[in-house]
Amino acid sequence: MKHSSTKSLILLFVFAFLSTAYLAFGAKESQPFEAKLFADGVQRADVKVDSYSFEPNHIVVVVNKPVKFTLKSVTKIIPHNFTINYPEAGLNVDQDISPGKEAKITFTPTKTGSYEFYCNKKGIFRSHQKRGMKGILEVR
Ligand SMILES: [Cu+2]
Repeated sequence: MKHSSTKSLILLFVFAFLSTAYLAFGAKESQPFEAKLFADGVQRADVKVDSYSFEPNHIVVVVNKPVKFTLKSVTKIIPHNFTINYPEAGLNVDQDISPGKEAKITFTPTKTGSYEFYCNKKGIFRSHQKRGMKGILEVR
């Protein structure tokens, strides 16, 4: 009897470890983040800008309602940028963000779909976009 409960305890620990590892791994995947629709009809989201990422990097908005993003740089030296370029869908932004500063952008998506945004800065060897500084704007 004692032996079998030790076995169950070990199994429990293994299970707990595996689920923790699974959660930690899963957290790296981009979870769709829905911009909040305020009473004034504007959808807002804060986007953390780092080297070399946007967080969140999958943002969901509703079509035909204005969107305001506050882009908050947390870098010390490296300047970044937020570009989304689909004029046919109302998406036409090219905004630089100085290190440690904030920039606000406003646009109104006019077509549903998934659109890529990215940083248009170039490093010495690779563009920031190639280093993973990109994301998806999902217009529903
Ligand atoms: Cu960048």
